[in-house]
Amino acid sequence: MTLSNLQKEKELQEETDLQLKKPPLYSVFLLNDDYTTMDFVIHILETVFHKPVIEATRIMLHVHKNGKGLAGIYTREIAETKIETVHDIAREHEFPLKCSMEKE
Ligand code: TYC
Repeated sequence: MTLSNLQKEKELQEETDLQLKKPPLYSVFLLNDDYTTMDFVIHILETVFHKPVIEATRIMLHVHKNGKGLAGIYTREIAETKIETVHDIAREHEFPLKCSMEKE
C-alpha cells in the first residue's frame, strides 16, 4: 500500500471513529420542596418526562422521601430544555419546584 493510501485509510478511520462517538448523557433530577403539590409533580412527570401515571407517582414519592429523584436521562441540550420547561411551568403555577442535571 502506498503512503498516500495508508494516509487515506487513517483519515477514513478517524472519520468513522468520530461518527461512532456517542454524545455525553445527563441525568435530570427533580428536587423536593415543601410547597409544590404532589399532583403537580405527577403532572410534570407525565407531561414533560412522558412517564406513565404509576411510574410518575413512584418517582414523586421517592423525591418526597429522599430529597431528589431521577426524571430522565438525555443529551445536554434536551436535558437543559426539560429543566427550563419544568421551571417555566412551575413558575406559571407559582410553585418553587426545581430540577438539576448531572453528567453521567
Ligand atoms: N414535598 C411535597 C409535598 O409534600 C411534594 C413534592 C414531591 C414536591 C416531589 C416536590 O419534586 C417534588 N407537597
